Amino acid sequence: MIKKLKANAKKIDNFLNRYFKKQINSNLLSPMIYGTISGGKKIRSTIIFNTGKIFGVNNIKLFHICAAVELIHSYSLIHDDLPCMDNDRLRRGKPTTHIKFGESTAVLAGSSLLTMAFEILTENKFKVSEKSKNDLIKNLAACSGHTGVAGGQELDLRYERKKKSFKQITQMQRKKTGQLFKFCCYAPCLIANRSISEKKNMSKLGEDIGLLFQLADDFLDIKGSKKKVGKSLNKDNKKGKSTLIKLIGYNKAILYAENLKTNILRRLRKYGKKANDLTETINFILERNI
Ligand code: GRG
Repeated sequence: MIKKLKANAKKIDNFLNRYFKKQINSNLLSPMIYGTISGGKKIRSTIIFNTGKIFGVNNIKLFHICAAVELIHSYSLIHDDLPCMDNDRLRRGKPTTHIKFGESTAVLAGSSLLTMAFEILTENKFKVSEKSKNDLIKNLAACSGHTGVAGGQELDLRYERKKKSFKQITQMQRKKTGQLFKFCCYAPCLIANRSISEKKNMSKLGEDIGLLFQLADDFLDIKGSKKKVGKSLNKDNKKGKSTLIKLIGYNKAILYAENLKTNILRRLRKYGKKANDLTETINFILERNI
């Protein structure tokens, strides 16, 4: 699985590199590239390819979607690491963007990655209908903004050192992390012109995968290796983050995650062999040590 992830990451990094090279130069370009390329699992792109396989969509048609998602994800990490948010110095085994380039530059580089994500979806080389492009842009905006990742991040910060319920914690994580995964499973289904109900099912599945991914991230914060994960650990405890581990304990949280994974895999069975790659990625999410 690691080999497959690395191969996909390389493909997306190359695609993004070419896109960055086409840009008019600016002082923000280096920090933007630093925060996006060379490092990071690019697992969201792998999920986009895996879902594309289920619906018979060629990878070539999916590159722009992967790039847009990775740009937004990288932007969210740059801003997440800022002193006004989680105040982290290490990311992907390197100094965080604000440590390397300064805080104001990191804010502006992050914001520029966000706008670039939408710009990339408007490229003529992205060969899908105008209607599909509009739909993708609208959905990606909803998944990223105040109803999605940004909204979830606000709740994450607001919930620090507070006692929150199971529902509040999982709803916050479904926004902060789940919404971008939701888009990853929705987008290939949209391009394949599937029915409204199938698009809804894939969106729900993607959001569940995102929650599973966030739970695994919380487990790694406790039991992971700093060298392998590439970021500081035991942060949730230090910052008083509201996590399921804090609420119900590590073992019960693992049990919940295992059940969630089983439920996700059960819903994939109807796709038969076409879903083998996505199944492998989902198994990896919970077993991973990176
Ligand atoms: C509007 C997109 C947007 C962002 C602004 C700062 C912020 C609001 C949101 C932060 C969201 C966030 C950091 C969620 C955590 C998700 C998560 C588990 C990230 C780690 O992802 P990996 O492991 O990272 O895929 P790599 O380094 O492999 O890319």
